[in-house]
Amino acid sequence: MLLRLLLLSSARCDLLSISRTNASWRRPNPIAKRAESALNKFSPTHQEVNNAGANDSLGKVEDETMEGLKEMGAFGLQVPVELGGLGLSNTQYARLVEIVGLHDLGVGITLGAHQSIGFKGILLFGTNKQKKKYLPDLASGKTIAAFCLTETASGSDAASIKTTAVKEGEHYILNGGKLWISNGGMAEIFTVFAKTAVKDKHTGKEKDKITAFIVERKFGGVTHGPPEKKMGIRASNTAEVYFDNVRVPAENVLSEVGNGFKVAMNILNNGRFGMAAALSGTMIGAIFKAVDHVANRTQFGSKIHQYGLIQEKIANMAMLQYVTESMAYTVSGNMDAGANEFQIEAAISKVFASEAAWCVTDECIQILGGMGYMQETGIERVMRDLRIFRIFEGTNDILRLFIALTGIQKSGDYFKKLQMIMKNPLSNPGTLMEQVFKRAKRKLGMSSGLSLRNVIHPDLTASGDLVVKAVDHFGTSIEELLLKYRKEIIDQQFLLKKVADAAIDIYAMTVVISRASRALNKGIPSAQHEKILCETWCLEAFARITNNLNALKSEPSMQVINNMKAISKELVAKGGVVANHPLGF
Ligand code: MYA
Repeated sequence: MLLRLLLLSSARCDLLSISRTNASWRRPNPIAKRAESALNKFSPTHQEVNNAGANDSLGKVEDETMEGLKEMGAFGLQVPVELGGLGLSNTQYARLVEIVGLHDLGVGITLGAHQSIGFKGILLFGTNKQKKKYLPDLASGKTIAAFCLTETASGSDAASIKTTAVKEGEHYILNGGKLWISNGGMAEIFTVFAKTAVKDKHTGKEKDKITAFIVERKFGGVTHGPPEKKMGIRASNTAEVYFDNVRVPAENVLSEVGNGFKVAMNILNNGRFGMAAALSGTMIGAIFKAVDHVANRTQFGSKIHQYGLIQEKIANMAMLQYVTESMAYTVSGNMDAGANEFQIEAAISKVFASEAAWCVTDECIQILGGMGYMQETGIERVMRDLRIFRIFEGTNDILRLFIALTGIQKSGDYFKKLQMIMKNPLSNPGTLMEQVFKRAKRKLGMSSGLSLRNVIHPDLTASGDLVVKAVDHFGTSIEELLLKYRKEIIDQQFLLKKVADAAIDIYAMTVVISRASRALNKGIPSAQHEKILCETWCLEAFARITNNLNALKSEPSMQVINNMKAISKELVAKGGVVANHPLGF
């Protein structure tokens, strides 16, 4: 919802509402005490009981840790209390997940595959009967859940799944195979997506549509492959899952027949902020290791934190963690406040967090030098664990397209409205003049009159002005892009990536301004530090946004795009590197 407002970038009140919406993540929550007590139990268990290195070598979470996590309710964080869970809000869940991410991403995925996606469908779409039947055992960890969407020929293109469910009396007969399923080898309960024949209400014709099912292993016909050997998150189980003539009672359909794609997307949207929270924790861990090293390591006669190149790395790491954490809690706060249009922000938080954590961990290893590369330091495992985060739950490439296109689609509605007004100016003269005025002002290089000055702390005025300028520039750029490409914009992936990157940076600026402003208003001890983080981030992000938006129409950037298309085409045609070797053989 928040970013959509930015993407529309059409009115002053939009920006004001951004600030208000952001305020939601700091509202006191009535069940905060429960979260706090869970947090107090959680943190020591992770430090004292969990051994991330041992889990990694074993290829599973140690039994003692699993039992400890079950006892403290970690498998049912958001299941309502009356159904045996902790009943946490999204924000409280994020706080616990941040702790998990700090210690062990393998444990995080075991827990996340179970509740962030495995049974989230039952929480979001389940009937009362389904909830009562399944959630108590899932919350206690007696049964483990898995989310079964991906197939051999269906990864990013989720709608192309081949698994089928054919209605036979009061049952569906499920057949197919699912790939790379987290918890697939140990789950008892599966959320499975399959194609079913659905009659079109209007034409009466049958069409295959996706339906979501709750499938129990004990229905029979459910088997799994061996645990996959992976680069990272080795502690979490990943396996193929096969469904061979599984008889699924019709009452186990989740939501409505034919509504499965929406169910899948909603589950994924709903869980993505958790990844940002977990990875914020991971970054805190890497920063701790890096700072400890630079404060104690002497080279060339000085502690290395005194060198500019180290300072640059530490500062960047701090900013990336600050932005990620701000995004995670802004999204979770908005969800808790009842927003249901948060999919763009959730996607942004996933993309940003997974790239930020990769960068922070990589810099930590660079700072530690040879030591960082050694297994005993424990950071190479984190790097291995992190790589998958840019791939699963929607690759960052697909999510960038999703961010840009969903935003543009909404801008498109705005654009259509503008076109309508243009066609029939008398129908709404006020609005027309407003739009023409805004556009004309932009052409003269003036801003559209938006301002954040009265809603943020005065010390952040410069940052606020930058984000307003960026939003203005973004709005004009989208309009120009739509005028030029119209529906064909969908195929302009080089340009869409730049749009998405600009949108991500604008959102990042917005969340840090909101957070730092609050810190200054409240006079919290780290306020001045947060102000510098925010200022620095905004200065750099503004430069990147300007660069990306200018590149949407600049001649050299078009040439680069065309050249890249040609280079790629030639490599694919040749089946590898095209340029002759410099030695000629
Ligand atoms: S699970 C597997 C993850 N797989 C994916 O994420 C698949 C990625 N693909 C897609 O998301 C879709 O196929 C895309 C659309 C986006 C490419 N929200 O024509 P369309 C609507 C709401 O664009 P397609 C895993 O990795 C759209 O508006 N609606 O569709 C395990 C349109 O609606 P309408 C959406 O081109 C990881 C309709 O759908 C969305 O086919 C384990 C069709 O759209 C959306 N997002 O493809 C992680 N997208 O018809 C463990 C589309 O009304 C968790 N639509 O216009 C770890 C957690 C962290 C730790 C926690 C510790 C506790």
